[in-house]
Amino acid sequence: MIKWTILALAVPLLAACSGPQSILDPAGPAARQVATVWWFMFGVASVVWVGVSLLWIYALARKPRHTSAKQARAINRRWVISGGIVLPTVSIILLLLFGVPTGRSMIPLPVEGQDPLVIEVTGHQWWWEVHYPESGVTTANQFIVPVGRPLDVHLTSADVIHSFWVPRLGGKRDMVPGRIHEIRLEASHAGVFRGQCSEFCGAQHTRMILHVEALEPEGFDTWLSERQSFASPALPPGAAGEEFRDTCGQCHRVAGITEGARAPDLTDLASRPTLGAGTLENDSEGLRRWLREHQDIKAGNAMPAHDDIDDDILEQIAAWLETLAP
Ligand code: HEC
Ligand SMILES: [Cu+2]
Repeated sequence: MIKWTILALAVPLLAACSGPQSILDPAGPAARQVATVWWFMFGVASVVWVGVSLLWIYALARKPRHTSAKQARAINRRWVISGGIVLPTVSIILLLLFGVPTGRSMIPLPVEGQDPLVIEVTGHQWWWEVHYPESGVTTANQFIVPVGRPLDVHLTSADVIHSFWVPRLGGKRDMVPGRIHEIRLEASHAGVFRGQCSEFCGAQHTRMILHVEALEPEGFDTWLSERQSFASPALPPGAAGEEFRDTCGQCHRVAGITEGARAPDLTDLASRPTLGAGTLENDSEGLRRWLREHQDIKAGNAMPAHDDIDDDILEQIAAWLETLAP
Protein backbone atom coordinates (compact mmCIF):
# COMPACT_ATOMS: atom_id res chain seq x y z
CA MET A 1 0.00 0.00 0.00
CA ILE A 2 2.68 2.49 1.09
CA LYS A 3 4.82 1.47 -1.88
CA TRP A 4 1.96 2.26 -4.28
CA THR A 5 1.22 5.58 -2.59
CA ILE A 6 4.84 6.67 -2.92
CA LEU A 7 4.86 5.54 -6.54
CA ALA A 8 1.64 7.42 -7.30
CA LEU A 9 3.06 10.58 -5.74
CA ALA A 10 6.36 10.21 -7.58
CA VAL A 11 4.86 9.92 -11.08
CA PRO A 12 3.72 13.55 -11.45
CA LEU A 13 6.94 14.77 -9.87
CA LEU A 14 9.09 12.80 -12.28
CA ALA A 15 6.99 13.31 -15.38
CA ALA A 16 6.16 17.00 -15.36
CA CYS A 17 9.39 18.71 -14.43
CA SER A 18 11.28 18.50 -17.70
CA GLY A 19 10.37 18.55 -21.36
CA PRO A 20 10.27 21.20 -24.08
CA GLN A 21 7.38 23.09 -22.52
CA SER A 22 7.91 22.86 -18.76
CA ILE A 23 8.00 25.98 -16.60
CA LEU A 24 9.93 23.92 -14.06
CA ASP A 25 12.85 23.53 -16.48
CA PRO A 26 13.73 27.20 -17.05
CA ALA A 27 16.12 28.21 -19.84
CA GLY A 28 16.36 31.92 -19.12
CA PRO A 29 16.39 34.47 -16.28
CA ALA A 30 12.69 35.44 -16.50
CA ALA A 31 11.64 31.78 -16.60
CA ARG A 32 13.91 31.03 -13.62
CA GLN A 33 12.10 33.69 -11.59
CA VAL A 34 8.72 32.30 -12.60
CA ALA A 35 9.89 28.84 -11.49
CA THR A 36 11.08 30.28 -8.16
CA VAL A 37 7.67 31.83 -7.54
CA TRP A 38 6.12 28.46 -8.40
CA TRP A 39 8.32 26.51 -5.97
CA PHE A 40 7.68 29.12 -3.26
CA MET A 41 3.92 28.82 -3.73
CA PHE A 42 4.23 25.03 -3.80
CA GLY A 43 6.20 25.10 -0.53
CA VAL A 44 3.77 27.44 1.25
CA ALA A 45 0.75 25.48 -0.03
CA SER A 46 2.32 22.23 1.19
CA VAL A 47 2.94 23.68 4.67
CA VAL A 48 -0.64 24.97 4.81
CA TRP A 49 -1.99 21.63 3.64
CA VAL A 50 -0.01 19.66 6.22
CA GLY A 51 -0.92 22.18 8.94
CA VAL A 52 -4.65 22.09 8.17
CA SER A 53 -4.60 18.29 8.01
CA LEU A 54 -2.88 18.05 11.41
CA LEU A 55 -5.38 20.48 12.96
CA TRP A 56 -8.21 18.48 11.46
CA ILE A 57 -6.90 15.19 12.85
CA TYR A 58 -6.35 16.86 16.24
CA ALA A 59 -9.90 18.26 16.21
CA LEU A 60 -11.33 14.83 15.45
CA ALA A 61 -9.26 13.06 18.08
CA ARG A 62 -9.47 15.37 21.08
CA LYS A 63 -12.14 15.08 23.70
CA PRO A 64 -14.90 17.71 23.52
CA ARG A 65 -14.35 20.52 26.01
CA HIS A 66 -17.15 22.46 27.56
CA THR A 67 -16.98 26.19 26.94
CA SER A 68 -19.35 28.91 27.88
CA ALA A 69 -21.07 30.87 25.08
CA LYS A 70 -18.81 33.84 25.87
CA GLN A 71 -15.62 31.76 25.61
CA ALA A 72 -16.86 30.25 22.34
CA ARG A 73 -17.39 33.72 20.88
CA ALA A 74 -13.87 34.75 21.86
CA ILE A 75 -12.41 31.64 20.23
CA ASN A 76 -14.43 32.27 17.07
CA ARG A 77 -13.26 35.86 16.92
CA ARG A 78 -9.65 34.75 17.30
CA TRP A 79 -9.98 32.38 14.35
CA VAL A 80 -11.67 34.97 12.15
CA ILE A 81 -9.04 37.61 12.87
CA SER A 82 -5.99 35.35 12.56
CA GLY A 83 -7.26 33.12 9.75
CA GLY A 84 -9.37 35.65 7.88
CA ILE A 85 -7.28 38.83 8.14
CA VAL A 86 -3.73 38.22 9.39
CA LEU A 87 -2.98 35.05 7.40
CA PRO A 88 -4.20 36.34 3.98
CA THR A 89 -2.51 39.73 4.48
CA VAL A 90 0.84 38.13 5.31
CA SER A 91 0.60 35.56 2.49
CA ILE A 92 -0.39 38.14 -0.11
CA ILE A 93 2.43 40.49 0.92
CA LEU A 94 4.91 37.61 0.73
CA LEU A 95 3.60 36.59 -2.71
CA LEU A 96 3.84 40.17 -3.98
CA LEU A 97 7.44 40.36 -2.72
CA PHE A 98 8.20 37.44 -5.05
CA GLY A 99 5.75 38.23 -7.83
CA VAL A 100 6.28 41.94 -8.46
CA PRO A 101 10.02 41.70 -9.26
CA THR A 102 9.30 38.67 -11.48
CA GLY A 103 6.71 40.60 -13.48
CA ARG A 104 9.04 43.60 -13.63
CA SER A 105 11.86 41.51 -15.07
CA MET A 106 9.69 40.86 -18.12
CA ILE A 107 8.92 44.53 -18.80
CA PRO A 108 11.22 45.93 -21.49
CA LEU A 109 12.76 48.75 -19.44
CA PRO A 110 16.03 50.20 -20.70
CA VAL A 111 19.00 48.63 -18.93
CA GLU A 112 22.42 50.24 -19.04
CA GLY A 113 24.91 48.35 -21.18
CA GLN A 114 22.28 46.07 -22.72
CA ASP A 115 21.26 46.10 -26.33
CA PRO A 116 18.03 44.14 -26.67
CA LEU A 117 17.13 42.52 -29.98
CA VAL A 118 13.65 43.48 -31.18
CA ILE A 119 11.58 40.66 -32.69
CA GLU A 120 8.03 41.26 -33.91
CA VAL A 121 5.64 38.34 -33.63
CA THR A 122 2.15 38.49 -35.13
CA GLY A 123 -0.46 35.86 -34.36
CA HIS A 124 -2.71 34.63 -37.18
CA GLN A 125 -5.38 31.94 -37.21
CA TRP A 126 -3.43 29.61 -36.92
CA TRP A 127 0.19 30.39 -37.45
CA TRP A 128 2.97 32.74 -36.29
CA GLU A 129 4.62 35.48 -38.33
CA VAL A 130 8.09 36.33 -37.03
CA HIS A 131 9.93 39.46 -38.20
CA TYR A 132 13.39 40.81 -37.32
CA PRO A 133 13.00 44.55 -38.06
CA GLU A 134 16.71 45.45 -37.78
CA SER A 135 17.72 43.01 -40.49
CA GLY A 136 14.49 42.91 -42.48
CA VAL A 137 14.21 39.13 -42.19
CA THR A 138 10.79 37.45 -41.98
CA THR A 139 10.02 33.84 -41.23
CA ALA A 140 7.08 31.85 -39.89
CA ASN A 141 6.31 29.35 -37.15
CA GLN A 142 9.86 29.45 -35.86
CA PHE A 143 11.38 31.82 -33.31
CA ILE A 144 15.15 31.74 -33.61
CA VAL A 145 17.04 33.74 -30.98
CA PRO A 146 20.60 34.36 -29.82
CA VAL A 147 21.75 33.07 -26.41
CA GLY A 148 22.60 35.65 -23.74
CA ARG A 149 20.99 38.72 -25.31
CA PRO A 150 17.77 40.28 -24.02
CA LEU A 151 14.93 39.99 -26.52
CA ASP A 152 12.21 42.61 -26.71
CA VAL A 153 9.35 40.72 -28.28
CA HIS A 154 6.66 42.96 -29.79
CA LEU A 155 3.40 41.08 -29.95
CA THR A 156 0.26 41.76 -31.95
CA SER A 157 -2.43 39.88 -33.83
CA ALA A 158 -3.86 40.08 -37.33
CA ASP A 159 -7.29 38.68 -36.40
CA VAL A 160 -8.44 37.44 -32.98
CA ILE A 161 -6.71 37.41 -29.60
CA HIS A 162 -3.86 34.91 -29.36
CA SER A 163 -1.32 34.52 -26.61
CA PHE A 164 2.43 34.11 -26.88
CA TRP A 165 3.96 31.68 -24.40
CA VAL A 166 7.31 29.93 -24.43
CA PRO A 167 7.24 28.47 -20.91
CA ARG A 168 10.97 27.72 -20.73
CA LEU A 169 11.82 31.36 -21.55
CA GLY A 170 9.30 33.16 -19.36
CA GLY A 171 5.80 34.42 -18.84
CA LYS A 172 3.13 34.76 -21.48
CA ARG A 173 1.42 37.78 -22.99
CA ASP A 174 -1.72 38.22 -25.01
CA MET A 175 -1.54 39.24 -28.65
CA VAL A 176 -4.36 41.70 -29.25
CA PRO A 177 -5.36 43.09 -32.66
CA GLY A 178 -4.58 46.80 -32.98
CA ARG A 179 -2.21 46.84 -30.00
CA ILE A 180 1.45 46.05 -29.48
CA HIS A 181 2.31 44.30 -26.24
CA GLU A 182 5.94 43.89 -25.28
CA ILE A 183 7.69 41.26 -23.25
CA ARG A 184 11.38 40.89 -22.42
CA LEU A 185 12.80 37.39 -22.58
CA GLU A 186 16.25 35.88 -22.73
CA ALA A 187 17.65 32.44 -23.40
CA SER A 188 20.57 31.53 -21.15
CA HIS A 189 21.66 28.43 -23.06
CA ALA A 190 21.33 26.98 -26.53
CA GLY A 191 18.56 24.50 -27.20
CA VAL A 192 15.19 23.79 -28.75
CA PHE A 193 12.15 24.85 -26.79
CA ARG A 194 8.48 25.00 -27.62
CA GLY A 195 5.85 27.67 -27.62
CA GLN A 196 2.13 27.29 -27.92
CA CYS A 197 -0.70 29.75 -28.45
CA SER A 198 -2.26 30.08 -25.01
CA GLU A 199 -5.52 31.88 -25.71
CA PHE A 200 -8.25 29.88 -27.40
CA CYS A 201 -8.41 31.31 -30.92
CA GLY A 202 -10.60 28.93 -32.90
CA ALA A 203 -10.89 25.35 -34.05
CA GLN A 204 -7.19 24.76 -34.72
CA HIS A 205 -5.84 26.56 -31.66
CA THR A 206 -4.00 23.37 -30.59
CA ARG A 207 -2.17 23.31 -33.93
CA MET A 208 -0.58 26.69 -33.35
CA ILE A 209 2.81 25.60 -32.10
CA LEU A 210 5.96 27.66 -32.24
CA HIS A 211 9.36 26.06 -32.76
CA VAL A 212 11.81 27.99 -30.57
CA GLU A 213 15.52 27.61 -30.97
CA ALA A 214 18.28 29.47 -29.13
CA LEU A 215 21.58 29.59 -31.02
CA GLU A 216 25.01 30.76 -29.86
CA PRO A 217 25.51 34.40 -30.98
CA GLU A 218 27.76 33.51 -33.96
CA GLY A 219 25.30 30.85 -35.11
CA PHE A 220 22.46 33.35 -34.84
CA ASP A 221 24.35 36.00 -36.83
CA THR A 222 25.00 33.42 -39.54
CA TRP A 223 21.33 32.41 -39.51
CA LEU A 224 20.25 36.03 -40.02
CA SER A 225 22.84 36.99 -42.63
CA GLU A 226 22.17 33.85 -44.69
CA ARG A 227 18.57 34.97 -44.92
CA GLN A 228 19.49 38.55 -45.76
CA SER A 229 21.69 37.53 -48.67
CA PHE A 230 19.66 34.56 -49.94
CA ALA A 231 18.49 34.89 -53.54
CA SER A 232 15.36 32.80 -54.05
CA PRO A 233 15.75 30.18 -56.81
CA ALA A 234 13.77 31.03 -59.96
CA LEU A 235 10.24 29.63 -60.27
CA PRO A 236 9.87 26.40 -62.23
CA PRO A 237 9.27 27.21 -65.92
CA GLY A 238 5.85 26.95 -67.52
CA ALA A 239 2.50 26.20 -65.93
CA ALA A 240 3.84 25.31 -62.45
CA GLY A 241 5.62 28.65 -62.09
CA GLU A 242 2.56 30.52 -63.33
CA GLU A 243 0.29 28.64 -60.94
CA PHE A 244 2.51 29.52 -58.01
CA ARG A 245 2.75 33.19 -59.00
CA ASP A 246 -0.96 33.61 -59.77
CA THR A 247 -2.50 31.46 -57.02
CA CYS A 248 -0.14 30.73 -54.16
CA GLY A 249 1.66 34.06 -54.53
CA GLN A 250 -1.57 35.95 -53.79
CA CYS A 251 -1.17 34.88 -50.18
CA HIS A 252 2.45 33.77 -49.78
CA ARG A 253 5.59 35.85 -50.08
CA VAL A 254 8.81 34.44 -51.48
CA ALA A 255 11.48 37.17 -51.42
CA GLY A 256 12.03 38.62 -54.90
CA ILE A 257 9.29 36.47 -56.46
CA THR A 258 5.86 37.03 -54.91
CA GLU A 259 4.55 39.58 -52.43
CA GLY A 260 1.51 37.92 -50.81
CA ALA A 261 1.01 38.97 -47.18
CA ARG A 262 -1.85 36.81 -45.92
CA ALA A 263 0.00 33.60 -45.23
CA PRO A 264 3.35 32.31 -43.94
CA ASP A 265 6.37 33.78 -45.75
CA LEU A 266 7.87 30.83 -47.65
CA THR A 267 11.30 32.36 -48.38
CA ASP A 268 13.14 29.97 -46.01
CA LEU A 269 10.47 27.26 -45.98
CA ALA A 270 12.75 24.29 -46.59
CA SER A 271 14.92 25.19 -43.59
CA ARG A 272 12.01 25.04 -41.16
CA PRO A 273 11.33 21.98 -39.03
CA THR A 274 7.55 21.80 -39.35
CA LEU A 275 4.61 22.70 -41.60
CA GLY A 276 1.27 24.17 -40.53
CA ALA A 277 2.68 25.50 -37.22
CA GLY A 278 3.85 22.20 -35.82
CA THR A 279 1.22 20.08 -37.57
CA LEU A 280 3.52 17.99 -39.83
CA GLU A 281 7.23 17.24 -40.06
CA ASN A 282 8.71 19.30 -42.87
CA ASP A 283 10.17 16.51 -44.98
CA SER A 284 9.51 15.46 -48.54
CA GLU A 285 6.44 13.39 -47.59
CA GLY A 286 5.10 15.97 -45.14
CA LEU A 287 5.28 18.76 -47.72
CA ARG A 288 3.35 16.76 -50.32
CA ARG A 289 0.76 15.72 -47.74
CA TRP A 290 0.36 19.36 -46.68
CA LEU A 291 -0.20 20.57 -50.23
CA ARG A 292 -2.82 17.89 -50.97
CA GLU A 293 -4.51 17.19 -47.64
CA HIS A 294 -4.03 20.27 -45.50
CA GLN A 295 -7.79 20.79 -45.15
CA ASP A 296 -8.14 17.25 -43.76
CA ILE A 297 -5.12 17.51 -41.50
CA LYS A 298 -5.79 21.03 -40.17
CA ALA A 299 -9.47 21.52 -40.99
CA GLY A 300 -10.64 25.08 -41.56
CA ASN A 301 -7.18 26.62 -41.94
CA ALA A 302 -7.08 29.71 -44.13
CA MET A 303 -5.41 28.01 -47.12
CA PRO A 304 -8.02 26.89 -49.64
CA ALA A 305 -7.91 23.28 -50.90
CA HIS A 306 -6.36 23.22 -54.36
CA ASP A 307 -8.05 20.14 -55.77
CA ASP A 308 -8.15 21.75 -59.23
CA ILE A 309 -4.36 21.76 -59.57
CA ASP A 310 -2.90 18.82 -61.53
CA ASP A 311 -0.70 16.41 -59.61
CA ASP A 312 2.35 16.97 -61.78
CA ILE A 313 2.08 20.76 -61.44
CA LEU A 314 1.76 20.48 -57.67
CA GLU A 315 4.73 18.08 -57.70
CA GLN A 316 6.84 20.65 -59.58
CA ILE A 317 5.81 23.33 -57.08
CA ALA A 318 6.70 20.99 -54.19
CA ALA A 319 10.11 20.23 -55.69
CA TRP A 320 10.76 23.96 -56.05
CA LEU A 321 9.57 24.71 -52.49
CA GLU A 322 12.16 22.19 -51.28
CA THR A 323 14.91 24.42 -52.68
CA LEU A 324 13.81 27.43 -50.60
CA ALA A 325 16.56 27.16 -47.99
CA PRO A 326 19.36 29.64 -47.46
C1 HEC B 1 -5.89 32.22 -49.66
C2 HEC B 1 -4.52 32.24 -49.25
C3 HEC B 1 -3.60 31.08 -49.62
C4 HEC B 1 -3.34 30.55 -50.85
C5 HEC B 1 -3.94 30.97 -52.19
C6 HEC B 1 -2.34 29.53 -50.64
N1 HEC B 1 -2.01 29.43 -49.32
FE1 HEC B 1 -0.59 28.23 -48.52
N2 HEC B 1 -1.11 28.85 -46.68
C7 HEC B 1 -2.05 29.80 -46.39
C8 HEC B 1 -2.19 29.92 -44.97
C9 HEC B 1 -3.11 30.86 -44.22
C10 HEC B 1 -1.30 28.99 -44.41
C11 HEC B 1 -1.10 28.70 -42.92
C12 HEC B 1 -2.11 27.68 -42.48
C13 HEC B 1 -2.00 27.29 -41.06
O1 HEC B 1 -0.94 26.75 -40.68
O2 HEC B 1 -2.96 27.48 -40.31
C14 HEC B 1 -0.63 28.35 -45.52
C15 HEC B 1 0.38 27.40 -45.35
C16 HEC B 1 1.15 26.93 -46.41
C17 HEC B 1 2.34 26.13 -46.24
C18 HEC B 1 2.97 25.74 -44.92
C19 HEC B 1 3.84 26.89 -44.42
C20 HEC B 1 4.36 26.73 -43.03
O3 HEC B 1 5.35 27.37 -42.71
O4 HEC B 1 3.75 26.02 -42.23
C21 HEC B 1 2.79 25.85 -47.49
C22 HEC B 1 4.04 25.04 -47.86
C23 HEC B 1 1.88 26.45 -48.43
N3 HEC B 1 0.89 27.12 -47.72
C24 HEC B 1 1.99 26.37 -49.81
C25 HEC B 1 1.04 26.88 -50.70
C26 HEC B 1 1.04 26.61 -52.11
C27 HEC B 1 2.08 25.79 -52.86
C28 HEC B 1 -0.03 27.28 -52.62
C29 HEC B 1 -0.52 27.29 -54.05
C30 HEC B 1 -0.87 26.01 -54.62
C31 HEC B 1 -0.68 27.95 -51.53
N4 HEC B 1 -0.02 27.68 -50.38
C32 HEC B 1 -1.79 28.77 -51.67
C33 HEC B 1 -2.76 30.55 -47.30
C34 HEC B 1 -2.77 30.36 -48.67
CU1 LIG C 1 -4.78 30.10 -29.91
